[in-house]
Amino acid sequence: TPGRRKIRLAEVQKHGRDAETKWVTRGARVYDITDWIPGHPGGEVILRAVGGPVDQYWSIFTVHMKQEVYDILESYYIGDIDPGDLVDGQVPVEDLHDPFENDPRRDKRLHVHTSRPCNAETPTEGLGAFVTPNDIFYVRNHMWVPSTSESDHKIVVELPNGEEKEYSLKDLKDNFESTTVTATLQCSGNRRKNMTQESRSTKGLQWNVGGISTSEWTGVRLRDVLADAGFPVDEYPDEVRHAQFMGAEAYGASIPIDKAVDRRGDVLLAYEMNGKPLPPDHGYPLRVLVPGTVAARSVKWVNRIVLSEDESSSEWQQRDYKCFGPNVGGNPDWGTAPAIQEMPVQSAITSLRDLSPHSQADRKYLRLYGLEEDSVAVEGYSFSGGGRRIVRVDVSADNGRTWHQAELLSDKGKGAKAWAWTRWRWVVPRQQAGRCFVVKAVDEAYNTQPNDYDSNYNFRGHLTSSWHRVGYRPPD
Ligand code: MTE
Ligand code: MO
Repeated sequence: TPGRRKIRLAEVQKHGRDAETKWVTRGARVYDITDWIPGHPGGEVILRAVGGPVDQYWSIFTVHMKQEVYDILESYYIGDIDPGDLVDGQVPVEDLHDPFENDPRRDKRLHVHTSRPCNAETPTEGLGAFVTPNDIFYVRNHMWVPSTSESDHKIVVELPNGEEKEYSLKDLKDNFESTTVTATLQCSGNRRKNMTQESRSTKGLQWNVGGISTSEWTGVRLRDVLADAGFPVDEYPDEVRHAQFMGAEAYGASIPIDKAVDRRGDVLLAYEMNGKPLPPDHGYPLRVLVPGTVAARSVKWVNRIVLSEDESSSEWQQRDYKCFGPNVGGNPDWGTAPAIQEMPVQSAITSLRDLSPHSQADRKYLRLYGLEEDSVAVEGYSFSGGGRRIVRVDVSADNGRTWHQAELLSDKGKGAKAWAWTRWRWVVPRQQAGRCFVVKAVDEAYNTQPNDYDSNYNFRGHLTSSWHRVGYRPPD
């Protein structure tokens, strides 16, 4: 009978990615999954786990934690780990390969939600600057930081007819014109915590207002590279509809082909952020930058581009980044909603500060606004998708009873459209300040934000963009 066989850990380790037959363990059980690998919906990433325990990967890829998946694995059962190789019934820690071994050290000022994988918000000081310093740009990693290097990195372009063309980073830098674009990246989960607090529970990382940052990105135009690879960027057939991007650690996403080749779309294969090589967390040595589109499509550590009739088949294109009606929860029919691409108009308060005419620095600031009394300075960002400019920011110091227009700062970003956030500020005499400040913005299409969080409630808490309210307490 199959099973019951006692298998030493050392033998499992011989069945790794280069072995003819590939094994994994889960708990103390051993499986030969060689025949399953080609059918794995997550693709090649499964090779990370072979030759060792799959448990640590499943705690990252939690989609596996269900009976259907357990049943598939059981059908490949070949035996049990020799009890002599177990500690407390588990594979000992020193025999585990740490998938995060290549993750960098991170700036202490980031507000960390999870560290393995790293998900961390930009702190207030970064949200106040037009261009976010690289080390406090928010980090959203679904997995580990893959080991990559500038000299070895290659990117393959696969054309609709299956033909492939490969470029090294040097090829890109030497043979294409470089361009710099100032663009804001915003995670679709930015402000999810606000929705959870003001409406109902949502599933996902509970970001406050710091799942957003802005950078000057330098790289080559995707359009130019696709043209060089032989794709007719101005006259392509209707059946080519998407540009898919793959990341070195197995993340993937796609954008509509029209955006990918748009002369004024500014989609880049970027290798620099603010004049420095991309930091490891942000895609070193190469990432896609899709300005005006949800950041989930700006694939980091990109090593493959596929032009296709279909969207990316990845989890993150097909299931994760979609919105449903307020009645839908749990396990929706994912195919019925489109993948998020452009984002709606957004704004948030990032700082509320008391100003006193007794302080010299404050006095200067107050004078700019023609004020001489105790006041409150309010600052924040506003941003819209698709390169739509912010035309107005409305602020209230009394929970929306009366409104005023904030001053829009005149930062100049680079690029064909308004790809970067607009900072704004307002100063109000303290006498007029109630207990709740509110902001909402308007973009050039006259889109604005919904008042309450029930208006766009969705169980994943994506695209939270309701009026941002922050409580205020005057100093005693
Ligand atoms: N690309 C890869 N390869 N892996 C990832 O986990 N996360 C995506 C996107 N690109 C991701 C990725 C998501 S959801 C976001 S919000 C942005 O990267 C975050 O980019 P940042 O970490 O540079 O801020
Ligand atoms: Mo994201």
